[in-house]
Amino acid sequence: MSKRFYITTAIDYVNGRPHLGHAYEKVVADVIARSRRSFGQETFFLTGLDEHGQKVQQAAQAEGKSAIAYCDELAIIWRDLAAKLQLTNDDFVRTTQPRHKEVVRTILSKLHAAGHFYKAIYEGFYSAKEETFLTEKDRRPDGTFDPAYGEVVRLQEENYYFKLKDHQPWLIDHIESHPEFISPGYRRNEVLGFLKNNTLEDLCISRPASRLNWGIPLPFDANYVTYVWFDALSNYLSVPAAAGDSGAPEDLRPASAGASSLPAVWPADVHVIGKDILKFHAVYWPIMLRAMGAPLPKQVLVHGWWQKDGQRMSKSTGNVVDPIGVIDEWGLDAFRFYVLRELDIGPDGNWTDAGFRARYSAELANGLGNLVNRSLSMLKRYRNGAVPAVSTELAAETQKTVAETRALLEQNQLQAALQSIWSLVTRANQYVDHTAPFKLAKDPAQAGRLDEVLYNLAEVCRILAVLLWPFLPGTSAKIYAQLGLAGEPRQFSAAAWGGLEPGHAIGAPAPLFPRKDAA
Ligand code: ME8
Repeated sequence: MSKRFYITTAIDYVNGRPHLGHAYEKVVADVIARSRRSFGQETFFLTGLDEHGQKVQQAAQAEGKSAIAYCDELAIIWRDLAAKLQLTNDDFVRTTQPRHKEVVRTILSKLHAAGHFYKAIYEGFYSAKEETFLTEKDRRPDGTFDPAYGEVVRLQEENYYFKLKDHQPWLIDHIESHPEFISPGYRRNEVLGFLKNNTLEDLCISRPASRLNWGIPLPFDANYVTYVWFDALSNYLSVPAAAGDSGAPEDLRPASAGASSLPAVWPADVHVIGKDILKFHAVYWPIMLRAMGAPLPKQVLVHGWWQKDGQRMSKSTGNVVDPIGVIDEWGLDAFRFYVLRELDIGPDGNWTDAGFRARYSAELANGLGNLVNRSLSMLKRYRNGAVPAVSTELAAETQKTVAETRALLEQNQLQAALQSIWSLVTRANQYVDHTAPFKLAKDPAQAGRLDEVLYNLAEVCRILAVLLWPFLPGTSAKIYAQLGLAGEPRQFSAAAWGGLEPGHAIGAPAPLFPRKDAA
């Protein structure tokens, strides 16, 4: 039984509303999930929410609500965003769900029994805002701590620690022998540099319940709750384990789950995350998995951070890009296109409203939209919407783009894949200009040539719909409908030349991206 392709996103903290960065990451994962499905791979795509911990507890307190009531309210907004983005996620995890908490308790009990934890007194600095312990090394040259840590207090506290030092050598070996494990390569080098130049500090995996009670109680000591990152990282495995996944270690699967008859999902193929949480995913998570006897994920795919107009987005400066507002004004596919085309997976990006409008106008309205609209309008006008005999003039160039797009999608190179698809859009628009079907239509002796041109244009539009389905699902479906074809082009194999049958009646052309010049 073959394994399913398993892709995850970071699970977002529910201490506020979603912004551009959250939406971007989910769209990236969705395009990868859709493309794998279009290649015929069974796929499991997981996203969700990180609900425990101090950040969420404090946000709830600030609104005078119980933590769970606060999470339940916000979870609706976050789930709505997933629907608004047309994510094809198969599940949506909330770390407050019993299925997740049960597996986390099992993991903790297993690691505790195997001697991975010890109890010790910590004395030092603590940032409540970042929920992290700080040392002298974290001080800036002037002796203060970065304001991002908020108020830093001195603390003396007894906690449970996870022994990490013994894991350092094998982790370095693993990263060196699996170059694809952390992508892009410069992020891999960053992790290797860190591991080779530092001795890992043991990880504090508990918080005293007297100070923080919004978490999963440790199964072996009710005076403590689980550190939020230990809890959150486990979601990637707890969801399949709770469903009886055959890829998850047997002793983590609840007896009540029974054996799943579906192909395994664990280990994950891709964890899509932002650069700020790389250490958690590339250091702590593999060590946790190794300690619990679970196979490691194949890849941690690290994206950069979005800024707005060259500034960090922040509520206090009021420059946060609200994805929902953009989608309501411009449509979902305009949002998906801009973020995927503007930013490669890796570097930081900069959102500007002018840049967004420029891409909308040049690449969507005047590029793709114009091509489809004039191709189908001419077919309607000159041939009453009936597809002429098959012609192969643009077949070879189109097949080259199809092969290139597939190869790029297989390597998760989404921006480059869009560039490749747009080279075909540009080529087909040039073909209209060079062949001038509007002139051919005036000369009855050119009827055969006009048939050829109209076939090539309609068939390129159809194949573009197939290639675009992972990226711009709504647009892809609209192109199919305007071509008079049923359903959506969900299978990449439909990108073979010659799919449009002679005599087939197309539907009604309509602009895909209305011009917004007046706006
Ligand atoms: O870190 N641009 O949650 P989170 C791009 N709960 N991506 C951004 C971004 C920006 N401006 N701001 C945030 C957490 N992100 C944890 C994750 S996973 C087991 C637990 C990304 O809500 C960020 O890099 O702070 C992360 O991948 C995701 O949004 C969630 O961030």
